[in-house]
Amino acid sequence: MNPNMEWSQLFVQALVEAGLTAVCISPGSRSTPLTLAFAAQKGIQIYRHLDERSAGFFALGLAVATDQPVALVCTSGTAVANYFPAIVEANMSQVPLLVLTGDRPHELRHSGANQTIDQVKIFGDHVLWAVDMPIPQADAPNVALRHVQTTAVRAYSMANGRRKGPVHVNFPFRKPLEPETRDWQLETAPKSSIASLQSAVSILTRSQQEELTAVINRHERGLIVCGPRCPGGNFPQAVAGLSQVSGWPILADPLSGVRFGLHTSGTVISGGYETYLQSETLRVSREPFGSEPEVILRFGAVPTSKWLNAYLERSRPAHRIHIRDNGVWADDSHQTTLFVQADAEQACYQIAQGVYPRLSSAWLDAVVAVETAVWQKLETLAANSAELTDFWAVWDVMAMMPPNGRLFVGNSLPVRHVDQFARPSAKPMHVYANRGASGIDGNVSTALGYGAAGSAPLVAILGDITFYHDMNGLLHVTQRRGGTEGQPKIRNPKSEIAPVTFVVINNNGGGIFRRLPIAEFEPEFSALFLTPHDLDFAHAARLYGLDFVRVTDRAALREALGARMYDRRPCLIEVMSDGRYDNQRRQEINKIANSQ
Ligand SMILES: Cc1ncc(C[n+]2csc(CCOP(=O)(O)OP(=O)(O)O)c2C)c(N)n1
Repeated sequence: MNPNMEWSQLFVQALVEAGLTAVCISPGSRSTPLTLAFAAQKGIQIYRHLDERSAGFFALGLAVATDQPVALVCTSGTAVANYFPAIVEANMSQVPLLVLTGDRPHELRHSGANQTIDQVKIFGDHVLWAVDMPIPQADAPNVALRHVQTTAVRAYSMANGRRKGPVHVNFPFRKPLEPETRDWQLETAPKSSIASLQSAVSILTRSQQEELTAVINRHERGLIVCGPRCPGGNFPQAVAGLSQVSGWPILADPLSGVRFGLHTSGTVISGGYETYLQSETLRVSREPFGSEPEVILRFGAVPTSKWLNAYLERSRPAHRIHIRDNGVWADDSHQTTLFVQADAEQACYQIAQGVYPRLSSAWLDAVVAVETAVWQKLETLAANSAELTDFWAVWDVMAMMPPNGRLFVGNSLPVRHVDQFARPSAKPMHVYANRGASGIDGNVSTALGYGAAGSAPLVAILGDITFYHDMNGLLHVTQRRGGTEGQPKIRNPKSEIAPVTFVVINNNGGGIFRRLPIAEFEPEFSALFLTPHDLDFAHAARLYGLDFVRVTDRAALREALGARMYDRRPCLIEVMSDGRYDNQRRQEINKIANSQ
């Protein structure tokens, strides 16, 4: 048997034994053995992606939504380099990816051979582990075959360990790349020698538990800050329970998994801080809650909100505690006094056990008063504004999101608007954005990967330039609708196809730059920062088979959302907006919302 095929099959089978269920494959010759090995595996969902850059981000979105590693397969050369942006994001957001790249054999490296680049450790420190495999050989000793299998299991476990992230395995293959016959599969590939590598959940020691409980019992004025990428599972309930018993309110980032859901009932969860902490318009006094917090207890990554981060930085609490299972530092002001690497959900339960219940306090009342007042003002303003601005578009999308729906939010203004205008609510929603490296690339594909994890409706809100960056990714929408049906190896059961709605806020350029001092520097500002493109996105919708609706007022937007969000025909809703006006109007609204 062709050793390339044999080794690839051993590797892929070991990955499947380890738990892998999905792979995104891009076409190319040098990766043929890997591609065929995946195609022969039962129980693997194959996603076909023509563009490796989109493939990388699609895999990232799918891995986030399933909280499981997703594999990528591509050929040698610049195909590999196209994974780079998604790998950077996956590393910074701790998303498990298995990057499997075909390569030329060693004798062709550094020789001028075609499509041969240096792929060894090409992703540098952006991957958790990089392995350059040996060249498959016939009649290899058993230890070499076991190495193939254990490398697969170790790669999977490394990507999916306590600190999740991308792992790169590079596969040099010497020709012939194809099997001799169609009937090439190993009859019974030997099982891998180790089934899995496991790491145990780390819980607080008794003394850590007592110390943290004592901090809560000693201090009335605590804040629990949940940043992006808090753990899933029961963490929202666990942290809500800790908040309720301690009387410490939660400031919840929209990407934390804590701002929306049933656990918000009966819990003080603040999401209005991006409005009430605006320093230019600050209400009451310098201290929004009357006095300073004595303790800041953090979970997850650095919050999205600039104003929240500024407030946390200028506060002078006695303790700044951060609990994070993956141990990844997330404090760019370098003020953390205690970083605990422990399972966050378990830590909440453990700490709560010894807390003396504090059911009411002046501190809690102050936070509730500020939070309530700001949302009352915003809700009145929203109810009385017919005009379609970028932030009211976000407001309407949030209001109309289906329960348990998935919302992908593009970087730039959309994520900031979701942060500012999405009120905490009991409606469960899954919200994600690429905030690790905050690129505006790959957002279409990340959204589609995020939506591919289930059948719940997917809504993606993106700026026009963000959308433009990854229009290639839209091909997946067409393909999942049956473009691949004639090909039995690509399994995309129709029942799992989620309704997809893209909401593109088209202000003809990068509206976010209007917030910067550079906005005063014309003509450079418009030409080189705002970058208006005058694209008509109806053509993109047509090219990739999406329905298209262009809206210019809020009533039309709401009507389009209501009609499309549950529809299995994918749709692009283009929201026409005037970036200059929207920016001014938001500043006025900040003033009104902060007025007494
Ligand atoms: C890959 C990448 N290139 C450039 C940037 C810098 N950048 C941040 S926001 C932005 C403009 C985004 O415009 P758009 O998507 O239309 O959103 P808007 O600012 O209008 O909300 C740019 C170019 C980036 N974050 N990522």
